[in-house]
Amino acid sequence: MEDLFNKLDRMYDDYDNIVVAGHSYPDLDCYGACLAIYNRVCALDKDCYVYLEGNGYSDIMNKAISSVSDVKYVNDDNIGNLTNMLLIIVDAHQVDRLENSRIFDFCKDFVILDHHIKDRKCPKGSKLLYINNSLSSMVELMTYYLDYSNVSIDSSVATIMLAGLEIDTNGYNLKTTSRTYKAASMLVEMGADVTLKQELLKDSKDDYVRRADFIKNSYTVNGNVALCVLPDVNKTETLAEIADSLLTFDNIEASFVVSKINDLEYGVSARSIGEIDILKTVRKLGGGGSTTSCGAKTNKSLSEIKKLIIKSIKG
Ligand SMILES: [Mn+2]
Repeated sequence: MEDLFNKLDRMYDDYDNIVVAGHSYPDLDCYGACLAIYNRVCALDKDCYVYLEGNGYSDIMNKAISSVSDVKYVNDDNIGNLTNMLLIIVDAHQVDRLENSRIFDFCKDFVILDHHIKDRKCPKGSKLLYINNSLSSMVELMTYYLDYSNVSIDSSVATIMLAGLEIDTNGYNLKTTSRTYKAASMLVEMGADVTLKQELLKDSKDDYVRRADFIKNSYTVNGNVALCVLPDVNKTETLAEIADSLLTFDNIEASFVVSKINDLEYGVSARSIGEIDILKTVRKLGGGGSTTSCGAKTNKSLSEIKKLIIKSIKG
């Protein structure tokens, strides 16, 4: 890991601008990792920006964004003004997972740091590629990076990172190792506020009730896989939240949530605590992700999707 941190640190000097970007529908792991790199690069007196389009985000993300100050952002409107730019992609590695795939047109070089299983769609030609799917989260890696480089961060940033760690591990249940707990402990030492973290993760009551209703209408396949089909059109983010929630129930080892996400497509979000191979199923629908968390967008019909999932579960 130190080797990676060293390589990163040596790289910044060759560029005038560093831009950190995550995936579309950013979550706190992605945003927390962006902020960690942002703080590291700023500590070296280099110009750094976090790429955010800023619209259509979850309430949690909006709360997180407004809790941090003094961060320079770029978006599609002004990224073209940045010259000699190094782009650092975090928490994703496929071009179509990014908020804006056009950002590649503006960078001189790019780096990829991710913790999802490597996909064929990983762009070639990166200056540095680090994909380690045994990591719980990006935030875990970035906590060690901040510690290694001795950079102090604002309490709000540490809080977001701690919340990101908690989300990606689904409350320290997935991919959690002693290093994950150590990262959590380090974040508290760096100033993370546990009460504010709870506040940040708190749902609005309406969302909770709506979600509980969806969960009530889910059913179990093979005794250990929950399948939930949502009515109407929903944001992919909602699907992911419900898939996460389903995994917290007794005996449930994997979950699939299916919903229309626009007029033309269905979205599928899947989670597994590890034994059940959800990725195989999701790939059949043209999607990708990790063995514990993945998803797909497809224009297959609902009955086709359900049939495919059930068949795949029953093996
Ligand atoms: Mn992540």
